[in-house]
Formats: sequence, structure tokens, C-alpha cells
Amino acid sequence: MTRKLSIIGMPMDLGQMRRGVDMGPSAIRYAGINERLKPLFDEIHDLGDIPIGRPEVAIDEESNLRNLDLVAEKNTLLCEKVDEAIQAGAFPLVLGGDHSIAIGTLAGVAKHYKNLGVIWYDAHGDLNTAETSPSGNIHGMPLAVSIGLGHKLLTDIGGYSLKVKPEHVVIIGARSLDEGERILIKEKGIKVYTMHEIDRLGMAKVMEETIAYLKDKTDGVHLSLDLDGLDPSECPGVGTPVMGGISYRESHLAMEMLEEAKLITSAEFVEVNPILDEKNKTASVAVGLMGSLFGEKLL
Ligand code: 5AB
Ligand code: MN
Ligand code: MN
Ligand code: MN
Repeated sequence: MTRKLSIIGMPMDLGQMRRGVDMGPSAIRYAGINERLKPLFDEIHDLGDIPIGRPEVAIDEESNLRNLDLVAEKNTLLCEKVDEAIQAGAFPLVLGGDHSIAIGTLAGVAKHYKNLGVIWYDAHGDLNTAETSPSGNIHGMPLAVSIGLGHKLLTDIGGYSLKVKPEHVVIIGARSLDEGERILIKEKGIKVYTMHEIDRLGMAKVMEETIAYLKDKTDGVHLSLDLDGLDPSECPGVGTPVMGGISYRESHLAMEMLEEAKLITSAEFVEVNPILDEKNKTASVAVGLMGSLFGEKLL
């Protein structure tokens, strides 16, 4: 079977207020994604970027959803591109962009699976809705949207709601949760490995458990990796850094274990903001992690 990868850039920063994350796809390409992944695939198609333009940010005071219409419109384009890539038999790899792009990615991916699993590698839960969000920023809402909660314009992208069942979600790296997110996690029984569990069990055990948890009940697993899941000392180029994060080495181990398990069927790397970065360090980490995720070996 030919191993095909489709790279899709999503240069969108409308899900939050710190401009610059729209340059994430360029920064990741500059960090050498094509060269790094070339030996790992038979074919790589870089499909370029989804056209976003550079609209001014605006909050919809009534709904507490910043740039709702634009975020919905652009994510619909992403959904279609991701859907096409999968139909063409490729593994879709989406480059963000702020994390609101996961709404479009998951809308495109989930069409192809009955029981899609999701690994949400992030300092945050991204489980807010307009009612619970302290910021109105949609990048804090994509996981809620994907389990069917939130504004209809977002939950119904792709023409259907509930992309992922809450019991098929695993959050890894959480260390900043809002009150409404905590309630939702308990109410829906979402599996979460906070930094406490990562420290206590070690990343190897966390990944073993995650893989075992998802393996039998899912028919595909999407990896949504927010670079702020890692520690800001190693990934400074993110808009919402939180101290005490997952290390570079733990993250490589996590990717290697996912690769060994052959679990992941689609992925996205988000929240790389080169304006806030130091010499493109965060984008380079992202590319390194992709290497491990797709089977790069030292020996
Ligand atoms: B990210 C916060 N929970 O909703 C909110 O970077 C932060 O995609 C969200 O994980 C961070 O505004 C969103 C306070
Ligand atoms: Mn996130
Ligand atoms: Mn985050
Ligand atoms: Mn962030």
C-alpha cells in the first residue's frame, strides 16, 4: 500500500486575539517539514494553505463568540479539504493556526469513521461554550464543539453534529481548566491525564493506558496537538503558555508510542506563533514530533 501524506495549512488566527498564529503554517514549513517527512512516506502532497485573508477581529457581544461567522466559514473550507484528502487515500496533516481549526479538521475527519477517537494534547481542555468561556475566544471551545456542544454554526459544520463521543476523548497535559470545563469533564466522563498523572505515572504509562483505552472502541484516532501542551521553556512560541508542561522528551516518547501502536489516522499541530517564538524553536519542535509520530528511527 502506498503511504500518502497530505499537508494542509490553515493560517487562521481568528479564534483568539494574539495575531501571528496565522503564520504558523509558514513557520512549520520553514522548519523543514517536507525534508523531514519525505523519507517516511511514498508520496507527500503539500496542498498549500486554506485562503483566510486578513480580516479584522471583532467580538459578537451578544453571543460571546469572537469572529463566529468567519471561524465557521473558514472551518467549512478546511472540512472539505480534509475530507478530500482522506477520500484520496492520504493521511491528513493539518498545520495551524489557532486551535479553533480543530473544528474544521474534525468535521472533515469524523465523516469517515463510526467511532472516531481523539487525543487532545494540550495545557487546556478547550471545552468551553459561549456560556462558560471567560474570553469569547473560539480556540478555547473546539473540543466542546466536536462533542456537539456550542453554537449551531460551529457544531453543524460538515452537515452533521457530534463528531466525537465524549467517551472516545483523551486529554493529555491539562493544567489550566475553567470552572465550566471541569463540570463538563465530570458530567461527560471525559478521560483526562493532567500534569499530576503525567508526573506520577510517567509518560510511558500514560500512553500505554491511553492506547489501551482507545484501541478497541475506536476505528480511527485523531491527534490534536496544541504546542502549549509542552512546557513554555521548550515551546515559547504559543499564545497561551502555562508553566509546568510536558517536556520535549516526554512528547517524543508519546509520539513514538503512538507510532508503534499504529493508532493515529489523522493529526494537526496548532498554536505555533512565530512572532512570540525564539528562533522558530516551537515550529522545529513540532516538526521533530511529526518525525517521531510518522516513524523516524535513529537506528
Ligand atoms: B488553546 C481559556 N480556557 O477559553 C479560554 O490554546 C484558554 O487552544 C483557552 O488551548 C486556550 O479562553 C485555548 C482561558
Ligand atoms: Mn488548545
Ligand atoms: Mn492550549
Ligand atoms: Mn494557546
